[in-house]
Amino acid sequence: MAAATRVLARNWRGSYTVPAAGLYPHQWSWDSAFIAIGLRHISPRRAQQELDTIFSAQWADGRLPQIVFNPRLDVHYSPGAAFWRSERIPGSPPVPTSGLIQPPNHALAVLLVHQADPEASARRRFLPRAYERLLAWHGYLADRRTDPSGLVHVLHPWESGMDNSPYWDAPLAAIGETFRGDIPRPDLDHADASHRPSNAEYGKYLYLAARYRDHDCDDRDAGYPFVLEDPAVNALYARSEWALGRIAELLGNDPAPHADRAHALTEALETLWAPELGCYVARDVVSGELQPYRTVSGLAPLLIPDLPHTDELLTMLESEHFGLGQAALVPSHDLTAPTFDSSRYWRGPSWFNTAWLIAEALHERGFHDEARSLASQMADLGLEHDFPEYVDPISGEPRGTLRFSWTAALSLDLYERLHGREGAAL
Ligand code: 2M8
Repeated sequence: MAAATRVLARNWRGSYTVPAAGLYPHQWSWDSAFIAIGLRHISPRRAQQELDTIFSAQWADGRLPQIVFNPRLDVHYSPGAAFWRSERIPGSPPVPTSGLIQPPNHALAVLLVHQADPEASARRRFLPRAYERLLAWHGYLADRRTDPSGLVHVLHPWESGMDNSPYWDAPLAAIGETFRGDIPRPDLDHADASHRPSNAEYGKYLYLAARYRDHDCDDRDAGYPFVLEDPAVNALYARSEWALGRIAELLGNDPAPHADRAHALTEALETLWAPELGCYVARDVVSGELQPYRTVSGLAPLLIPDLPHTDELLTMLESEHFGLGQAALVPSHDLTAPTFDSSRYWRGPSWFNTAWLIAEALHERGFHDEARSLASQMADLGLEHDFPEYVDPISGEPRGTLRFSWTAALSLDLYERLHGREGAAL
């Protein structure tokens, strides 16, 4: 996997890794956690540094920001540091960031990075430092983002990491407003317009981001029109609470509060179960409506150990809707749905981070053959196509940008584990 290592070296910026040199020239929060999972095989120290850098941009309220900007590259990505002006917002860190968040996969990454080299971790006091940051981050989610249902909500499609999912269609359509200013699209210099969200969608994205920013990102804007409970965000949160419990134990602290929180989230997730679809779905908190789509987000609860609907989710994964073993990786959206689009952003293509999560869940549940076959497909597709951002689930052709960091990192991780590195085998 020298090729994956080269991509990660090329995208390394001294203390963090950019998702892709052209399209995404800053540090992204959940990307960094996925990237650290791969970096641990190259250099546990660099993996720790990747996570330390995102933690150093934590806000006073505990949030980990969606993006930490490199201000020298502001025109290359929109919306950038000049849009957010985070330095004017109380509680923001000394570095310029977005005010939004991304899914909480960080505790999972911290645990894996620590386990890759416990001695190096102990030497640099990585775990206690990360634990404090993670407690504050999960505290932010519990205090500022949790609904009476017990689930956390996202306030922007970007916060889900699955920006253009069909889950957001009706909630975005219900917002009468759109952004009035100029809508720069530097992303289209690096990826085909037919693979990316449309300008109409960008109008809504910027409207919401500007409104959130103009309320000082304080989560207390009563009439804010986009409040959604997403299954993958909540599943990752629950999974990360399990990881945090393990970290607490390693540090001699009580893991029970983390297990309690994980159980409570698992129970609350039941309100998103759609029996007629055979998977979990998102709920629009503003309208109260469940969003009736099968997406890979609705399969992500497989990551939670004590989930009641495991068998149904496994059946769904293998059905014509997601075609495990037939399709390339795991499609982001139901292959049979009228809304399925094999090329467009999070509306059908297969992504490597979600495939990694599903492979991990299959492995843990004892489906070793299925996990290994998904893992080797991932490593092969990554290598064959120069680590694309995503692939067409039917043809396996690359989509989005190339030399994408989490594709390289997670393909490397699975490759290393497939080839039997002690203690990490798949
Ligand atoms: C994509 O999202 C960014 C906004 O955050 C964008 O479209 O410009 C998503 O795929 C997201 O999950 C990912 O973290 C980000 C950077 O790779 O790109």
